[in-house]
Amino acid sequence: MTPTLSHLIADLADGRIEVVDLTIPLGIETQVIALPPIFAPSPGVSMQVISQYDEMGPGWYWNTITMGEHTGTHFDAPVHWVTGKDLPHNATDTIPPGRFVGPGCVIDVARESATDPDFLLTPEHIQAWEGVNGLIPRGAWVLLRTDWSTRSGADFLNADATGPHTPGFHQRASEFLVRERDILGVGVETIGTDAGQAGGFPVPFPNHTIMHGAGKFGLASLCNLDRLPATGSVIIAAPLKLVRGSGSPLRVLALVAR
Ligand code: 23J
Ligand code: MN
Repeated sequence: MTPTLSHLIADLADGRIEVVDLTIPLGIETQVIALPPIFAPSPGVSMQVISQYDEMGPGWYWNTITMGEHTGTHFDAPVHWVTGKDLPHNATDTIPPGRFVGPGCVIDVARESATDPDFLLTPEHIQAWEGVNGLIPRGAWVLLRTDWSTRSGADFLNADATGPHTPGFHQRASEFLVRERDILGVGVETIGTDAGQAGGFPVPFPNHTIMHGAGKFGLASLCNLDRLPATGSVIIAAPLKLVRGSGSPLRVLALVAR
């Protein structure tokens, strides 16, 4: 084994590196995105027992699961959006696996999001973060900490008569990240990588439109971003190898030095 991997194993075993779970529980209670009723809805999660140590299978327990690809903590592949539909290696089964691992950059806007649920990150916010933490490195996962994952029930989607109110990226921030930096993608604590009101923006769903059009990925419904340093973590986010998949639920892990 190389010294690097030997050190990794030893540091994991001795607790110098902690594995932080950035994944919310996936079950029938998991909330799904609420699109305008003119569009087909996400079906939510259902599970059915195939057998449970009974006459259907005396020695084993297993379930059937049904859900949309974009459910709970999940990965968005470029093919998810029309802007990414013709890119090479744009689906869950064709993205090179090296692109599932990269350094985490955590931009903390929890305070701003608490006072303004429609808060949008701008390039100016990103550059202020870089002034403190250094440039977003090549191959980074850019993670937006909003503490939205601490909300439960109706407060998570936070919808009223004008639709959902959840924070996200200004169109200019998504453009800045794809043009001026070389990232893997962005991750958020909210139900999708666009702000709640983004369906009505000048470019509808600008983050999906711009990220996926540039071959970048998304991670939605993350949690525990408050347990990550601004820089220095390693994020592992590998979706299921669904053939022509537009995304999938997944387990997102962060390696963090303690
Ligand atoms: C479909 C349509 C609009 C959106 C989404 C899905 C997501 O957020 C998603 O899960 O990718 S905004
Ligand atoms: Mn999605």
